Amino acid sequence: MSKYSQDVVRMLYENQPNYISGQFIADQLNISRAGVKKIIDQLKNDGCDIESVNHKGHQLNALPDQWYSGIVQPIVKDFDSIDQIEVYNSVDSTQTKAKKALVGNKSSFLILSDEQTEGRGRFNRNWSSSKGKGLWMSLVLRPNVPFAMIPKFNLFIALGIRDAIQQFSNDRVAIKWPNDIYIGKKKICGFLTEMVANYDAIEAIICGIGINMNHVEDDFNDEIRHIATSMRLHADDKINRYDFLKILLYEINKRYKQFLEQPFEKIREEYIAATNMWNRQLRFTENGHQFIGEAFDIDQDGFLLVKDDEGNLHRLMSADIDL
Ligand code: BTX
Repeated sequence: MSKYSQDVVRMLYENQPNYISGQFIADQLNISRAGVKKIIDQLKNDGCDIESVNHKGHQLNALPDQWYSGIVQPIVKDFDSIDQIEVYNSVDSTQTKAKKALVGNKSSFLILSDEQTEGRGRFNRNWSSSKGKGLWMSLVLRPNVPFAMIPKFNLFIALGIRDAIQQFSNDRVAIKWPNDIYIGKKKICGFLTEMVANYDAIEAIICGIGINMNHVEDDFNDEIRHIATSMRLHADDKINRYDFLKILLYEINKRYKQFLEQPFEKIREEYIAATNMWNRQLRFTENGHQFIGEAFDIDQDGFLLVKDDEGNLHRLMSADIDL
């Protein structure tokens, strides 16, 4: 899609629900009115619901379920931790794309895609990323911090993601330490943090975030329907993807700054209150070893403290937990 088309979409979006005249768009972009009409016709063909009325202009009623970089750009500009964005219709995985893009490049950036054909979770598990339904993104950040701080990153970011989803949800949104966000017993978001480092410093953190945004039950495949939920299923209406992206980036940016400046101890109580694993027996898998136990605390370094059913104490840095 041309830069002009992206600009026209942005102008229509920012002027909602008002009409905006073809002449105004033409003047702003320094193109002809015929050029504007051509772009508007193309946008309609692509699925944009635009009403065009003589002497009034064009009014945007609805956009198709896809990302438009013209609308995402101004949102991202507000965040000093992100220099650039890349927006795709379909990629194998935004995480893979981000890893390739950071070679020979020192910037911080965000990759968004409408669809992932090979989205992946931890341990190379599959992450289902159906077209137009979710927020599938990878954020590449360049913190100047020692390696030892990296596990702490997940803890801060989890709170940011949780807080953002909560603002759109009628039901309680909770963190399942260390990598998931849940509503009730169902997963609404998974995220993972990978690192690229040379022998003495971190080059980049790549944070992959998958959030089920506008799925209805039937949009989930049989494998995950019983374990997955979406924001739409806990809200009164469809989620406006741009409103949500803006809030998500705001909350992530806030927690990223905290991560750079503060110890986990500062957010420990907030984190514990936002977590959903207390007071019940759970199955833990750590490095291939399974046990049943009860989580009872998170310590000042972000490790989960668990007492197993034989009374042994475990201090976990990461684990798979069956709720
Ligand atoms: P995880 O390994 O904790 O979760 C993967 C598991 O979650 C799967 O085995 C499956 O049971 C379940 N699952 C798969 N898809 C979904 C879904 N859409 N909703 C709920 N449950 C699901 C968590 O991994 C980290 C996931 C990160 C995904 C992002 S998306 C953008 C970026 N690109 C990429 O390839 N991965 C990240």
